[in-house]
Amino acid sequence: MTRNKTRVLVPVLGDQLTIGLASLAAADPATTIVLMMEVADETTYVRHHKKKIAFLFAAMRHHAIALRDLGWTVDYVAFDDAENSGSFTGEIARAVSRHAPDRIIVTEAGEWRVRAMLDSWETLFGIPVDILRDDRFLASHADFEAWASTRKQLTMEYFYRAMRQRTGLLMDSQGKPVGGQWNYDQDNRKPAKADLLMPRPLSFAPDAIVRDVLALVADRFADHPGSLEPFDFAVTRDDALRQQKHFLEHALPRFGDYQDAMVTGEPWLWHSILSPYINCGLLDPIALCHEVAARYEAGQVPLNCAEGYIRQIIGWREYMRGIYWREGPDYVDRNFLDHHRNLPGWYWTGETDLHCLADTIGGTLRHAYAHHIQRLMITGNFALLIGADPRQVHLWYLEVYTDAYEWVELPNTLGMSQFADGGLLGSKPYVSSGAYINRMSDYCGSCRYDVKQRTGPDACPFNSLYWDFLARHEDKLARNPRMAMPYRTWAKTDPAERERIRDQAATFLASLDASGDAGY
Ligand code: FAD
Ligand code: DLZ
Ligand code: SF4
Repeated sequence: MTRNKTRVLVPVLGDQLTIGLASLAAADPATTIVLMMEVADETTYVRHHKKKIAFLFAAMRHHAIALRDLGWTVDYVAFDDAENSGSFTGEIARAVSRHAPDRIIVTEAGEWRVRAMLDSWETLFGIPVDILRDDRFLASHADFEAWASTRKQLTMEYFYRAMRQRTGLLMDSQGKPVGGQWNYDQDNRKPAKADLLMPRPLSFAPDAIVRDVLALVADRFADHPGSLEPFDFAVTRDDALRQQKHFLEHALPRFGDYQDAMVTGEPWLWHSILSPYINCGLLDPIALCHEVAARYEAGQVPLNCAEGYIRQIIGWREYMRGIYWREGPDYVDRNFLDHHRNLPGWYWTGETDLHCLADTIGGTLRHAYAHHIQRLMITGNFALLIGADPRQVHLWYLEVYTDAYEWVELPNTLGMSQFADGGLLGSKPYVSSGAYINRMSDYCGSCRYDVKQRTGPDACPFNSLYWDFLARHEDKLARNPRMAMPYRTWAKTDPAERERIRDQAATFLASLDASGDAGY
């Protein structure tokens, strides 16, 4: 039998849940089979939080329905399908024999591991494979390279300005930033108090698809971290758009002011809680930024909030992706500070008497979410101060957050948070003593430790660990101009007090090691 039409296979991966995905835009529904696959390898290459797997499977199943409603033929391989091979490549092989496509069209993968798979398909299956640029991002790999190759320092702020100019977001008719400044971060450092009027993200009741997935995950991933219930994520584009609208109306007007605040038992504050939806493709980040700018222009949102939010997306998010692909697959091996301590096992239980860590990790295990400053200045800060192995820290972050995909998680963790790349994307390590945590949160008031003390049985561990970190890494950090002030303070500290501080830190670190409580 002869066929006169080219038959196309379009695999749609779990973070490609976008109706207008490049590979779909390039294909004709009449001659295309869309392949979606729930595969064991993707669920276990790290032990993802149960909620993350449930979210993605439910969102994938709903997306398959949405595509079918639009006229696409979708071949959906469910996790428990008897013949499921458990890997992307295994499923492409089976789909090739089921559908005999003449060509595969796929949107580029989000990480090196999966990119290597896509690159192997043409040879393995003997048919052309078109790998298309992921146009859900503003900057292509070539765009980022063109920007980065002309710079000595890859400062995010300058990349962000280029993206503002390119998109016209918050730019005036003269091509200048609206309000005369590029960045209003100086207005964004306010602590917050528990407040009954705080916005809460919307809660979406599980439908039949979600209930099926929850039963599957409870049964098959019982040994993965985190709680599965309550499960109230949006799992469709319409519901994700409802959460987006809810954020724009209720939280964005104070987003900037309280961006760095932390409050016990309040995991959300004025954050958008949109990253799971943006990163899997249900929401369009650039359209979202245009909505934010429109609300500023309509006088509904102050400039510092609109600018701060847009910067996170067209600045930080795009920049992190650029760094990830530019630095290559070996980026994950960097360990500038030569850190090798195991991450404590209580990162998976939250059972610690350091209250700030217990609250952040507890929230993480319950919700598969923590906001940025908790990730950076609580769990990240502590891991860096104790000298935890950056690869272990990276794996933990990749496991526990619903929004975690390597392209965005790795540069944030290894680079920004752990300084393991030696300052490629952060001009100094994000370390602090308890004083910063006390200023930006209400944690210390209900902690068994005293944030004002550096030594003694009740002293906050962050204090001695902070100074010990500086002392341990003097050869690598003391010449950094942004570290000059703390090193001057350390140099002026009475030598006997310095010794007491370092003994205090050594005792704390020894107790961590002696507990034998390692997560990996
Ligand atoms: P909001 O505070 O409402 O911010 C708005 C949006 O801006 C986010 O949804 C996100 O898309 C974007 N954004 C903000 N900061 C960053 C950033 N530093 N890098 C990239 N995008 C940013 N973000 C992830 O999406 N996935 C990760 O795996 C991830 N891992 C992180 C690990 C560490 C150690 C740190 C310090 C940060 C990490 N981040 C990660 C960045 C940030 O913490 C999350 O994007 C944010 O907490 C998501 O919650 P939100 O949607 O409420 O964000
Ligand atoms: C994260 C994840 C998980 C847990 N499971 C799947 C899956 O079963 N099928 C799938 O297509 N994608 C999954 N993903 C997301 C992929 O890991 C993600 O698409 C790749 O990281 C992209 O490079
Ligand atoms: Fe965290 Fe120290 Fe404050 Fe306790 S006292 S909450 S350990 S910073």
